[in-house]
Amino acid sequence: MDNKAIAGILYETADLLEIDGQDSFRIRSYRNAAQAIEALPQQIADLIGEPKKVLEIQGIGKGMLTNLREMFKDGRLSVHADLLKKYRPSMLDLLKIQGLGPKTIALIWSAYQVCDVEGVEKLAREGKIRELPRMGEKQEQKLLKAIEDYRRIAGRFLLDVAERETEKIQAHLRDFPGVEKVTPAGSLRRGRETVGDLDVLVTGAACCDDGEREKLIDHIIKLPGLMEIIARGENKVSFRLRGGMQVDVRFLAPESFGAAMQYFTGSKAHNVALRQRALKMGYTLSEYSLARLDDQKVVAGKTEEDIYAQLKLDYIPPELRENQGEVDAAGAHKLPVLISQGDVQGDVHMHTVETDGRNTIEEMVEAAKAHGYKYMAITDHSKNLAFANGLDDKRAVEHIKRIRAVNDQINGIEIFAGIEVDILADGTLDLSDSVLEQMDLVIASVHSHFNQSSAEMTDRLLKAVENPNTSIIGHPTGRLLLRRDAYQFDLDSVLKAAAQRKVAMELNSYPDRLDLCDRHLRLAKQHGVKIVINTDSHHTSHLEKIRYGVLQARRAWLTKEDVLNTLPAQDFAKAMKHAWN
Ligand code: DGT
Ligand code: CA
Ligand code: CA
Ligand code: ZN
Repeated sequence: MDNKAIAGILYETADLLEIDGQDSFRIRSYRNAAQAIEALPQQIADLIGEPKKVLEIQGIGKGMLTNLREMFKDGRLSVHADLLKKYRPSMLDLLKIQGLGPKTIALIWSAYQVCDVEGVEKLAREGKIRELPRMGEKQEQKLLKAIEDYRRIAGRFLLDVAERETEKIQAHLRDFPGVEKVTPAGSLRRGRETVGDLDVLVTGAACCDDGEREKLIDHIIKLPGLMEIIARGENKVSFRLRGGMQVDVRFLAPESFGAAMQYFTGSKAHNVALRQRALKMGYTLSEYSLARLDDQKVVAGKTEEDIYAQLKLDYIPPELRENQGEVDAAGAHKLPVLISQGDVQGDVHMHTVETDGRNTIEEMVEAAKAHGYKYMAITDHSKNLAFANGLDDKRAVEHIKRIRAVNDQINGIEIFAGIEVDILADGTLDLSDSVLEQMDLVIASVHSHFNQSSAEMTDRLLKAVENPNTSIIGHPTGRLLLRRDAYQFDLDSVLKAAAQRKVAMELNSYPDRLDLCDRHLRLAKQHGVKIVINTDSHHTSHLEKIRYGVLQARRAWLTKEDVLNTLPAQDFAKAMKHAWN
């Protein structure tokens, strides 16, 4: 068990104790210990043999040490297990609902003895939640909305989390004798913004022989972090990982690897369209092959390329396989040449220690250079973001001086001096125009008052677009994937204004933002709005997240021409001052 897993169990125990009405001192001791372990730079597993060192950790006392030892010895914590038995594990799902805390859950339990999501939803629909102390009709409606949100996101994972788990599986299998390829398929390969379950395809000699395959499966289920085997068959094993992600691993003979890749990459809607085309042409398409209908002769199956070629289609990149017109376009040789990561010449949204970043200007510059960028921009926060130590006019001017001084010293990369300025509640920007004018580029973002009405928020964004200093609208919808919805506004109007003013929209590549999303990016393109793909890095290690943005851009059918930061530095600088064609 790693620190995160241990802390998770301790947090859950604290919540369950609170539901159970235990004393606050005891509850707090679990929360404090969880926090301490989460923040620990080293693994608690490596320290557990040395009790003295564990007790030196602030927030961990003798009782907690006993708990930790139990967890490492038995893989479980009896307090936690007993509470789960008393209230059933469904209580943990309730705790995941936004705004539903242990206190309210305890109220519901004591009044109705209900402890699962379905039960609570039913109570709310029957108007029984409003009857509880400190609850009313408003709270009841809020709860129903939160349950709806929970249903939508439950069981889905961010792209980077899914990718990390896939890499672990690949590493676990790579050197196993007779394994040739281990490849992700499904929504992960298509680069969808969140992933339901992982689909992993394995091929090689070990997949072709019954005995060898059994040995391979025996090896797979030793994967660290595997919690539960869901199904074990001849050609497939499904399991659940710690954290809840389900994985389907399939074993394939090399001659049908391409057909399986095609099939299991999906999407389902794309597959249906492709199968219809195959039928019209006298073929049948399955996960094993493309074969002639009349005599069953296999005409393709080894590679995906062969399959698309036999169907007289240009190769369709996985990101486009959503049945959004890609099959017809491929038939007419009209697929766009999608943007690729190598086209991106610079990343122009990043923070430093001056506000809430973790690295200095110089460190960010070195990292961007190592990335091969021709240019970059430092864009720290403005003062409205007080908790991030945002810049006021004076500090902003000093900061651009520092950025320009570094630019003068360093060769091989152009460093633009920029700012991520807050769009205030009334649509004005958080710094003086005279300061913003001095910037090479201005990203204007909403970081507060998310709950304005759609009309207010639309006006607010329109006002920001109309400020002559605004180059880019940052993370334009404000959504946080699996956590917070976009704020309400009329995107169409904002895009129209942006096209007119030559203000660009950001595609924020951070895996929990991906904002604008693929659908909105396509809409932006239809409006003639240009895109800038950024990472919003707060650490040098974040720069690599640009690839998640590029994936979304590809899913939106964007080409190099649609994205401003594929331009050479001087042209890009002009574009930031609204001069592009
Ligand atoms: P997810 O897991 O919800 O993020 O989305 P996917 O696309 O990975 O869906 P999943 O895991 O259910 O299935 C993987 C692929 O397998 C899917 O994209 C297409 C293919 N597939 C699954 N079921 C069917 C089906 O009933 N018909 C067809 N044509 N293809 C299917
Ligand atoms: Ca899947
Ligand atoms: Ca699946
Ligand atoms: Zn921001």
